[in-house]
Amino acid sequence: MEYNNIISEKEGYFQIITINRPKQLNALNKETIAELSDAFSKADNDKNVRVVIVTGSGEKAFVAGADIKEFYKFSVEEGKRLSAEGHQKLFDLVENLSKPVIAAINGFALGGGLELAMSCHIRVASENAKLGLPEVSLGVIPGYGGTQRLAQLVGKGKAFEMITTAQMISAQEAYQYHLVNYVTSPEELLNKAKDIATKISRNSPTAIASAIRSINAGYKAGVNGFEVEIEEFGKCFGTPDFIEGTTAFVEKRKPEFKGE
Ligand code: DAK
Repeated sequence: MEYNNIISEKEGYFQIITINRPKQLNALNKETIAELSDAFSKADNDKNVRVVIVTGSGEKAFVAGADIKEFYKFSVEEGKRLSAEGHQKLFDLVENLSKPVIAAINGFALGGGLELAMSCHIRVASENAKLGLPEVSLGVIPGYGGTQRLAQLVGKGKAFEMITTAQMISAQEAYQYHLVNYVTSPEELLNKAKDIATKISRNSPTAIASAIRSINAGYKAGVNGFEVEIEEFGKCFGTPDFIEGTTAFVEKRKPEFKGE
């Protein structure tokens, strides 16, 4: 697939995906969502990718939301269909990717932009970032998982406040509410994301994929996270990565995981 709205580059074990519509503050239109879906799927299937970093181009925005100029004409049916499609093609895909995804939030992360960041496993924000779910100010509600994931991350009370007031919060406030893991200067943002990615990439990709499935299981209705953990834990014992990790410990050397 040819990309017109994103840039997807490989850097060692990292896939760095940059949403590249700076003049529209990287707003997510249908085409951008389709391209992101394609890039994340490719990264998921590429054995040489161990961590994905997603960020926005320019200095102002990570993503300033879904593209209002595109969605303002949608009917009830289109809204419902596109919401379900978006969940499945992008937001759930990112959350359930077999490798960690880090959002490097370099400015506004609003509406669908914050929803994308919340689908990621880890979030780092630059100190100029502003985060919020302003949908009710437009007469809609968050439609890409925001009502669920925000409450999971910051708790129900703060989620009610952020969603119903439609106000943005600063990066520092987001850190205080556990919405982002770190706050950095704008210059340090990508380096911080890469530092985390480097630590991740030294570990077993198969065990990390199991950990992602287990953690996510606890947030899925009707799924018992503890049972999934037991299952995934057991599976680890049958992997070459497990043999490598434990043998390296006994032999007092660093493991070299192959992700098998
Ligand atoms: N969509 C389209 N264009 C956008 C945009 C957006 N979300 N945000 C900014 N832009 C465009 C502006 O229109 C402007 O374009 P021109 O007028 O120059 O052509 C350009 O980006 C620069 O923006 P500003 O001139 O406004 O820049 P400022 O620094 O003055 O203000 C701002 C920055 C972020 C405060 C402001 O741009 C703003 O309030 N933007 C809108 C924020 C927002 O409300 N975002 C949408 C949240 S609602 C759906 C599922 C989910 C959703 C929708 C549908 N379906 C399944 C159907 C989710 C909805 C949302 O995300």
